[in-house]
Amino acid sequence: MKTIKNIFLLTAVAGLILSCGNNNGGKSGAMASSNAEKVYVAPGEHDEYYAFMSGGYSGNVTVYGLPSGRMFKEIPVFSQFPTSGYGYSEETKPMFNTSFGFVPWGDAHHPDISQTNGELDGRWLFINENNTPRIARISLATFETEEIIEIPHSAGNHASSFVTENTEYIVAGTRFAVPNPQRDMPISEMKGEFKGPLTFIAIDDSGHMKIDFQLNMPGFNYDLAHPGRNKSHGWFFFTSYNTEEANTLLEVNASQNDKDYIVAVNWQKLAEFVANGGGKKVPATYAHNVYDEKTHTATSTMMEGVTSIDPREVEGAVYYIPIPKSPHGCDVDPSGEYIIGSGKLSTDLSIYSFTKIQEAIANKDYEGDAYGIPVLNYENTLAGVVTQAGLGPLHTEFDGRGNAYTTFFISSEVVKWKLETWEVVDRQPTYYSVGHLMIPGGNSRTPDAKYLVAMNKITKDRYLPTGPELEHSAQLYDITGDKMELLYDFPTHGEPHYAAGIAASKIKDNVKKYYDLEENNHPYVAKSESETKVVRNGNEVHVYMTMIRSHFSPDNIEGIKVGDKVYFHITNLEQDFDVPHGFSMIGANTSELLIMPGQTKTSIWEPKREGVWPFYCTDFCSALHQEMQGYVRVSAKNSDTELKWSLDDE
Ligand code: RUQ
Ligand code: CUA
Repeated sequence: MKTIKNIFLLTAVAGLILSCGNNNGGKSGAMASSNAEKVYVAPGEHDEYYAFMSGGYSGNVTVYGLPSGRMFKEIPVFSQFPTSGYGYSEETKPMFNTSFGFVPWGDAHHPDISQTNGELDGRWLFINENNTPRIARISLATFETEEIIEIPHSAGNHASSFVTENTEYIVAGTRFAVPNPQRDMPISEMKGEFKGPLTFIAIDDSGHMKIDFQLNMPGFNYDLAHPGRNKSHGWFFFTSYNTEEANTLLEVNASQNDKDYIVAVNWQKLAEFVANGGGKKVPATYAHNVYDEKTHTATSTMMEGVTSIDPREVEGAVYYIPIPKSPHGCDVDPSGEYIIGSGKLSTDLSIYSFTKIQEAIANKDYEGDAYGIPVLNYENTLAGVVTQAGLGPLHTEFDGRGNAYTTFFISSEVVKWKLETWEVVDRQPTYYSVGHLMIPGGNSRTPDAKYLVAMNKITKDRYLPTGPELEHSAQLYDITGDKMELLYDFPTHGEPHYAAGIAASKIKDNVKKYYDLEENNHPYVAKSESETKVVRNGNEVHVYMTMIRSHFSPDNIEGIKVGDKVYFHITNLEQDFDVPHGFSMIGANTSELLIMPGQTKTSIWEPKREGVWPFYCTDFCSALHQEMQGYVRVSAKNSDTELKWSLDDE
């Protein structure tokens, strides 16, 4: 076994060297100019698609336009973001509350857009956090993170988020098997003792997330997932690896078994079971953080208890299906009939038939069981195999025209093949070592398949060098013809594990332009300059401040003392699109705040030294932006300087 593994590694390295040395992705002459036209979006014109890219270890999401590859925005999600003050303002700090305390960073992986009847509806974007298991919901009206829920009992929340076709559920799968409940025990005794809970989070009409139940699976590593759709709606499929339950040197020890498993879960059955009082309430503590658009404030609630289901207690709900060699991706085609599993260490792709899976279940056509969970017969559930398609298959997307596109990490290519005939019809190199790929709507019943974006893990020589660290590269292909055509390269931020693309027309008319000041329910709002004031409460000072082009009110404050805790509650009075103002205070040890029209945000400042200290607006908002500043007089702790505030001496 070890020799086989080494041969595999050698091939991997050889493949990488080969592909990196083979830089002929650029086209020259007439071809290049016609490709340039295809990605050219003239000044002032709009892109056809939004692409929401996971930021991986940046913890955030970036928003791009396709085909231009222009980056429009970084949406802070799991990480503090000084650009806007997210995670620094008092209103947003609760978003990072967890049962482990304040966790202001995360590892974001798989964004997915909400669906109605199997089609992208453009309401919300969900994305998972791998490290401290969480899922976030982002509003696609405000492009702000509105909710984060922690997933208890889970570790390495990778098989997530993935939306069912009416946004009934999203999921969270445990990539690192762990004791459940957590306990102090020898690591070497993990076999049979650790668990791999799969969490089903219900989404209500306003998008709010609630943990409905956890399926307490055997302690394998659950890596990726996709919901059934169309005919397989009601089911969820997960890949698992390390069915060896190895606890050390997994690169060798988790590659021993010839086959690992896909898990097929009938979630409708489980939901019914729970709705009828099934499952067991078990202890759990997890944070649920919700941002309110009207108070502009997040609250964090520590939740207690989840419903846990033993997969063996619900007849007909949970099955394992064998799959060759440590699978990674698990993808479902638009018809819902085909489930594609990619064994990273296999050169073949196994495609399962939903119809055959149902037959095997009906006939109890089992090969055996794993911890009491039936294992369906491999051969009899298989629809077909794409043989020798490439090296290191990872992820597959679909065009809705009967074709599938699979990425191969080691041979560094995207391979196009036909569903049902399983023949490879095209292959194009990627630069280099592609991970995920994305076709807008590729995750739905109706892919919008004009472009394909390959998200590569290695950049090397694709751009001007920027020191040892390079942004990852993405490649845009035109997939409207028989052959894929490489159009364009563009850098991405962090590590875009996955992306979700959607026609711009489904979002852009619903995008919020500013917040209505009249609807601002922030407890410290000042809706006009006449409502501004400064209130002392012991050594706590609350400043109710406003900002409008091009001044703060008040802009002179006296009577602040060393040792005070000064809360600047600042409301942007503007009621117009794209007129944020910033606030920054000398010596403040958080970040500046960028405050949107109609919004209130709070910054805490603890003055350390006597003097007269300036604050200013950080966003060039008008011709007199440089004049948008103010002063705070700070006196000694025991001074009797009178508390007063003014604008233009009034
Ligand atoms: S991963 S390259 Cu989805 Cu995090 Cu596969
Ligand atoms: Cu307000 Cu610059």
